[in-house]
Amino acid sequence: MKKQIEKAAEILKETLSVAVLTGAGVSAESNIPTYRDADGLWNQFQAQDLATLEAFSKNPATVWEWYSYRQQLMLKCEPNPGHKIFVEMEKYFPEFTLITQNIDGLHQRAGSKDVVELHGNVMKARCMKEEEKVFDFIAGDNYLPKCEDCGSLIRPHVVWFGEMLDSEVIGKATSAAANCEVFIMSGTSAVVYPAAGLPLIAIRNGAKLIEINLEETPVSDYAEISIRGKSGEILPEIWKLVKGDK
Ligand code: BJW
Repeated sequence: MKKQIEKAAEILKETLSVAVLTGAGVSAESNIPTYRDADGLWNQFQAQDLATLEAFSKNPATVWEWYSYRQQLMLKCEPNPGHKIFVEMEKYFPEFTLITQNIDGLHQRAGSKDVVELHGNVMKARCMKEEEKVFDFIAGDNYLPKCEDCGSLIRPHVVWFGEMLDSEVIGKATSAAANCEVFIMSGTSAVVYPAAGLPLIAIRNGAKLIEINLEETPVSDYAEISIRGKSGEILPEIWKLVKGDK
């Protein structure tokens, strides 16, 4: 493990252009549940009943109640040392793109200025009728919230299964993956597409992949360095070596 951490730091010291993909594991140390771990959301709740447009169309109040509960949980959480290293990286590398699948906004709360949110943001909502109307929204106990302008139902501004990602957002992420020298992936099971395709795009275009995750993922075999550990512990160790030697 120590050797891998040192090797990751060596690679980063020689690098100008970095893209990062984070997933729920990066926020696990902030006490936000992941999706597919043993205690993850999809082991407690049925995704098809809560995270699809069909579910929302059938029972918007149930879906909003779940999102309201998660908003309240996430509002109580604070960024952890893993989030903070990406703030440092943004200042340090001439070219840096932070791509996240997370909807919790913790990267921004840690201080990251530019975050590509692939799956939206749970603290935002949008009008069902005029989809371009996106706004900050905390549901509280209002489980059938309406658009203040047109009275239509509003929905959480997140990407559910079977929905397309915003084309500008996935375009920016794809371009960063295709053009970086090093792609760092942390805290994601790398099974949800199109996000899971980004490290493969990076590798195909000559980038080195550094993975930090508790468990092996479908892309671990393609990684230059694949470290099994917590992002909030491993990333600071790597970063100490990168900064210490420069
Ligand atoms: C730690 C740690 C610590 C823990 N430190 N590590 C069949 C084949 C291929 C694709 C498809 C298919 N059938 C359907 C699809 C498409 C589908 C998809 O990919 N499904 C797969 C599951 C099979 N994708 C979509 O539907 C996407 N849209 C799309 O493709 O449109 C075109 C299309 C339309 C119709 C049909 C087909 C294509 C949209 C995906 C939207 C995902 N939405 C969610 C919910 C967001 C809202 C909400 O939260 O309520 O996004 S699902 C959930 O998964 C969430 C996450 O962003 C996403 C990824 O999860 P993530 O972050 O990887 O978390 P986990 O829990 O899976 O992993 C955590 C990891 O961290 C683990 O490995 C731990 O070990 C590790 N870890 N603690 C480091 N401290």
